[in-house]
Amino acid sequence: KFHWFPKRIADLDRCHHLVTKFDPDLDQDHPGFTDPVYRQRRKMIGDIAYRYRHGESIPKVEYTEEEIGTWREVYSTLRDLYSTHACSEYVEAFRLLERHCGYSPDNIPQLEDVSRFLKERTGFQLRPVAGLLSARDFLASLAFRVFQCTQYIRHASSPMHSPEPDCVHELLGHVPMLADRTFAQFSQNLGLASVGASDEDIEKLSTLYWFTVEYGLCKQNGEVKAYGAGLLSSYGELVHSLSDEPETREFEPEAAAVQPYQDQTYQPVYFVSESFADAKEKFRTYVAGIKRPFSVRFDPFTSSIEVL
Ligand code: H2B
Ligand code: FE
Repeated sequence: KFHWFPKRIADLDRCHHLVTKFDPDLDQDHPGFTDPVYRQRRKMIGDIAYRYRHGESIPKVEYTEEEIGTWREVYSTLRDLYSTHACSEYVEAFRLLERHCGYSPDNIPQLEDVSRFLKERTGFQLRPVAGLLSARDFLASLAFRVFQCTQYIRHASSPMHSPEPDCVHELLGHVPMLADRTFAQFSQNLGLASVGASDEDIEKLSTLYWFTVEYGLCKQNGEVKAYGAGLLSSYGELVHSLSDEPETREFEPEAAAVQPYQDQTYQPVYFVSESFADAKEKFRTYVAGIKRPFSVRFDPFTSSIEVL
């Protein structure tokens, strides 16, 4: 009657359905489309994810000089903006990642090291994924405090932009926020709301994810700061989002869940939360209105979902 969903954390081995929208083998606008060497390399790193099973440690990738060069360019450009543009939770976590996790302009951090760091901070862990995952599979993994993370890096010709998620986006955008307890709980709640949901509700939760986890802004000490990963991993959009150009609206889940969005250029509209705690509270009310013929509870002792 409703969609299959993972009940145990190891079931995430079956949540690997990719969306080919921005795949460099198929998308003519992908900067790597005409570069067979890049496509080969991306496939090789993607194969790590296909072979990966829950519980294994994530194999390390030895990145090439060219790949590290791409990382360095984005890293050093963005780093200067964080103190003024990123929320305090991000800045704090970023400092810890530099101290303990190999974050530096000259090193692409290894997913295994980052995963271990997050697990200690908030119980989140990473698992490798080969590309853009279906919204249903992606959200389901959040229910288990698992973040599916790409390991390949964008094409060297376009260091400031990638049409698909890559490790720059994951490591600079998502990871620091997942080190915050309230944000981690919010992410898991989004995941738990998604399991077994109808296609329409998955679409709404995806859109909510888009306007919060990817492009969210929040107020801190009377100023607006960024917490969305799509902003914190894009120099251009991070500047744009806090300028006078875009429209900003107070975060309301009902409105954000149906707001049309686009993945080709900067967002024309952003939603601003009072705080994460406030976003989490409003989201709770929103979720209560989603109809499912059952309810779920996460059992942290067994990392499994109980269906009630
Ligand atoms: N897949 C991957 N690999 N990374 C993401 O950040 C991601 C995804 N985001 N699939 C999802 C979709 C998001 O856009 C929502 C849930 O639709
Ligand atoms: Fe993302």
